[in-house]
Amino acid sequence: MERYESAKEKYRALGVDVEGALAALSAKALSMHCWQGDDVRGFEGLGEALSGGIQATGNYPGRARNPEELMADFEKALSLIGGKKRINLHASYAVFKGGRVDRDQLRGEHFRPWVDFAKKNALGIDFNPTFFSHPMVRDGLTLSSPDEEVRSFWVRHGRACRRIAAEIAGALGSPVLHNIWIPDGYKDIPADRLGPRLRLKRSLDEIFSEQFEGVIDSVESKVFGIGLEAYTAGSSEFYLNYAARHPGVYNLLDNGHYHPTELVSDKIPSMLAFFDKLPLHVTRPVRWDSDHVVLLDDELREIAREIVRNDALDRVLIGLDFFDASINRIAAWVIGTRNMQKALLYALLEPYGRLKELQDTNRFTELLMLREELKTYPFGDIWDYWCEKEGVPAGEAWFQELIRYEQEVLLKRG
Ligand code: RNT
Ligand code: ZN
Repeated sequence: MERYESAKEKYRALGVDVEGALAALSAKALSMHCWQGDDVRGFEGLGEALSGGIQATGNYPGRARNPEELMADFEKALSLIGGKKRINLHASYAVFKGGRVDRDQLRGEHFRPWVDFAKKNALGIDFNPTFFSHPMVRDGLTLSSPDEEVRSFWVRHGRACRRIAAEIAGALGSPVLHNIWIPDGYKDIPADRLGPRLRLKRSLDEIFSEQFEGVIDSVESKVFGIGLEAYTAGSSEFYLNYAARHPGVYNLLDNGHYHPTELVSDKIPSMLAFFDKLPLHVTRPVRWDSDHVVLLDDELREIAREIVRNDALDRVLIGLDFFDASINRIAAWVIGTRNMQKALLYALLEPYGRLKELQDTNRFTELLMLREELKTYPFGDIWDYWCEKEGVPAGEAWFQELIRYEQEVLLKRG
């Protein structure tokens, strides 16, 4: 408390409203991806390996093997993270009480247990159709496939998922982000680059042809996937144009999906200039789209700054997207999500009025000086205080709790 008061005084001297910053952080919901808990396997029991050019590597013990285990692990993570949370689901996490149905036949009832889970834990829900790890992904293609049987199967899947998203939104009384990412691409140089994109465009038009209450639609591009290095149908330009021409469809930015010197932080204000909403997948690419756990690094801080200083906390939908199977999976959730919150708080504690004024009056020396001095302000004391206020452990104290859970629960799983 003493440390907090003294830290608060320092920020106040700069003109920063610390109480306001804490309240803003508490109010911002982060969407935590369910797929960190089980290495993106889901519950369909198809016996398919993870496909689509994405990979979860490692074999740390304790992976959640069924809905009960995944829910228990997710709750453990929730108990160690302050603020508001959402759960981001994939269609492959359907819970089949009666018989299993294929992905083009999925219905709201298959996600009823998740709705109950969300209600119990005061979570919002986001939803993703699953266009990978399935026998109907033929030669790496789904919505852009020239094979009409394949293409139409995946269109039906997309349509079913938007209907499910609408049902979930109705049941929760709050909007659901429905995000489409497909792996479609070619390992080697294609003979036709336009055809697959025209078929993808047609498929999206078919999927989006119905209007639903409470569904926020988005499309997610990428550069390449493993085994699909030469060509990606759903490229950045493709989806950006699609979203720009289809009001109500947003372009999701995943910061693992661009060339290594491109920065999503710099894309955020450009998107905000044209779209009222901007969904994000926050991840950490190490040399490729490796989906490592998010760190409190320079780019994460810059992403948070672009959200905060443009007054866009309500417009940017922040989702996490990483899957590391080489470490304790619950710790991965806790570390990555808390880091996103730290970055937001760090950004909320910067005196933007002053920094902007320095830029606009060309006082770049002072701007550089102040930015650098800010780096050693007592941010940690404010963060610890926020955690205590939220009723979650500050500092590394949460780890002991997790180790206990690992001993008592995770290591007992086969
Ligand atoms: C893959 C995309 C996509 C997935 C999840 C599982 O490169 O980032 O968002 O990670 O849908
Ligand atoms: Zn993503």
